[in-house]
Amino acid sequence: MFALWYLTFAVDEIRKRLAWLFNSNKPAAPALDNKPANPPVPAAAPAPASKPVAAPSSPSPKPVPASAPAPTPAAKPATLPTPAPAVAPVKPSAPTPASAPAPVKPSPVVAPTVPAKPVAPVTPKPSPPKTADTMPIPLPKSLIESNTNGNGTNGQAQDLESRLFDDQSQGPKAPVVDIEQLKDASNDFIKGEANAFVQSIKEAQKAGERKQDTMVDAAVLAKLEEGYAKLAASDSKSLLKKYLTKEVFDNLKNKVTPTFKSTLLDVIQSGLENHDSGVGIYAPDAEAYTVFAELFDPIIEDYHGGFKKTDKHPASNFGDVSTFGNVDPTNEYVISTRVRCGRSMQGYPFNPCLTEAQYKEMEGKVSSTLSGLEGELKGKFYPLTGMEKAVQQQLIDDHFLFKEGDRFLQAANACRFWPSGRGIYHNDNKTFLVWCNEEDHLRIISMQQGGDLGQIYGRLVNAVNEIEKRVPFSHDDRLGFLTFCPTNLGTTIRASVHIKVPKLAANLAKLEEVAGKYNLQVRGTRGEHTEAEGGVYDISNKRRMGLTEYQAVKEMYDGIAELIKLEKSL
Ligand code: ADP
Ligand code: CIR
Repeated sequence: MFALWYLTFAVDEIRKRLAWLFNSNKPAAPALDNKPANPPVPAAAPAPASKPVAAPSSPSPKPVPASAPAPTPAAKPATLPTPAPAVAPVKPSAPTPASAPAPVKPSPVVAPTVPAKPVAPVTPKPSPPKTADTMPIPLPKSLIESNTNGNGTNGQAQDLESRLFDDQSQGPKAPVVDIEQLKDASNDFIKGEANAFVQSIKEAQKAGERKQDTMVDAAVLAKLEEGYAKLAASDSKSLLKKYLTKEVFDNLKNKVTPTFKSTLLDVIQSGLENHDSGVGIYAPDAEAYTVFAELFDPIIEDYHGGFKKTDKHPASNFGDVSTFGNVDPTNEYVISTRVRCGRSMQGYPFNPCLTEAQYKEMEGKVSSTLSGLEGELKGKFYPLTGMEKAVQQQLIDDHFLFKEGDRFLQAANACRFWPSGRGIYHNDNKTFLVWCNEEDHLRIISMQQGGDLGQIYGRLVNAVNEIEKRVPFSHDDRLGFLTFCPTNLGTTIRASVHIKVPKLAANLAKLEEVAGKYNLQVRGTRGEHTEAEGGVYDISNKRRMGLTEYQAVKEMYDGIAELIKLEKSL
C-alpha cells in the first residue's frame, strides 16, 4: 500500500516538475496600460563575470569587487545540492521521492527543499502536508539545460515519462510497469542526473567558466581587509558591524560556497560600501546561509526578534483570513494597506549568480505562468525593458513598482543586466501585483486604499495559493522560504500601512521606539531608506521568521491598532 502510495506520489511529482520545465514562454504583454511598446532598450552589454551592469538611473555605479561569482551559462539551483549520501529530510506525511543531486564535493549546505504536494491524486492518500512543506527538490542542471537550449524534451526525462505513462495524450494514468521496477528506474534516473550535474560543473571549471579552487584570491582578501578596517573604524549602526567581530571575520574570510564560489566579500560588500545600512549583508547564493552561518545566524536572530540558530521556522500557515477586519475602521489614519511576500524559483540562484539568459528565461516563465490567473488576479505582465520612462516613474510614484538604482542592491551585485528580466504584472486596478527579478525572483503583492486588511490579505493568500500550484519555490526546512536578504526569510511577509499619526510622529525617535515595542518597523513614504513625505509613514511587521504568515500579519494588525489608540489619546 505504501509502495503504491509512494509510486503515485513520485509520478505526480515528476509530472509536476516536467510541466514546470516545459512550460512555454509566451511573450509578455507589449507595454503598460496597453500603450504600444517602445523598441526594447538594448540590454547593457553583458559585463565580464565580475562586473555588474549598474541600473541606468544609478546615481554612481560602484566599482565591483573581483570576487563576484562568474555566471555560468546554465541554470543552477537556488536551493542546494545535497551531499552525496544525504537524502531530503522526510516528514512522516510526505515521503521524499528522490535524493537531491550530489554537490561538487561534500560540504555543509542548507537543507534541501522538501517534496511537492501531489497535484492530481490517483488513489486516496493521507492528507497532504501544507504547501510550504511540499516544495519539490531542485531540478538537475541537465534537465534545465535541455529546456533552455530550446531542444524540447530532455532524452532522459522523456524516457522516464514514457516509462511511467503509457499514453501522454490521455492525461495521468496508472503506471504500466511494476512498482519495484519503477523505483529502480527512478533511482537510476536520479543518480544519472546527479552524476551529470557534477560532470557539468567539472567541464565548466575546465573551460574556465567557473572558479576551480576553494581559495579566496589575494585581491578579494585585500578588499575584505580594507573594507573591514574601514567598517570597524566607522560609526555604522548596521547589524554587519555589530556581528562581524575580528574573530568571525578571520574565521570566514577564506571560505567560499561550494557551488558558486561566493566569498565573504560577496556577502558583506553592500554593508562595506554603505555604512548607513541597517543590516548590510545578502546571501549571494543559498549555500551562503550555511557556509557563512557564523555571521548570518546572529544577524537573523537579532533582526527576527530571537530566531536562534537552533530554531526551526514553523510550517507555512496563512490562517483564517476572515478574522482580520479593517485596521482603521473610522478611516482617519490609514491611507493604504499592502501585504507582500517574496519567493525564489527553484532551479535558479539569487541575483548575483544569475546570467542574463537566466533572467530572460525567468521573466518568460513568470509572464506565462501569471497569464493563467483569473478573476480579480487576472492581469498583464509589463517588462521593464521597453517600458516608457514616464510610465515607469508614474508606477514608482504611485507605490506600485520597485525603484531603480538602489545602491544597497547594486553594491550586492543584484542589479546586473538591468533591466533584462525585470518586470511587473498587475491586474487592471493594481490591487494585485507581482514584481519579477528585483531583489527577489518574485514579490507577490496585494494592496489598496484604506485599511481593509481582511480583503487585502485574503487576496494575497488566494494569489499565493494559485501561483504555488504552478511554480515550484525554494524552501528550506529550517529557514522557511529562501530569499536574497536574510531579513526576508521565513514567511517573507511584510504587511504595512501608509499611515498619518502626526502627534506620535512629532518625535520620530519616539515613534520608532513605540513601534518597536509592537515589533513594528517604520519606513519612509517611498519605502526603505526614504523619508516620510507629508507625514506619511510606512509601518509594518518587522520579523518574518519564527512565526506563521498569519501571526506576522496579526503582529501588524494589533500593533497598528495600539498606535492608533495612542495617537487618539495624545
Ligand atoms: P518591500 O515592501 O517590497 O520590501 P519597499 O520598502 O521598497 O519594499 O516598498 C516598496 C514600495 O511599496 C514603495 O513604493 C512603498 O511606498 C510601497 N508601499 C509599502 N507599503 C505601502 C502601503 N501600505 N501603501 C502603499 N504603498 C506602500
Ligand atoms: C540594509 O542593510 O539597510 C539594506 N541592505 C536593506 C536590508 C533589508 N531591510 C529590512 O529592514 N528589511
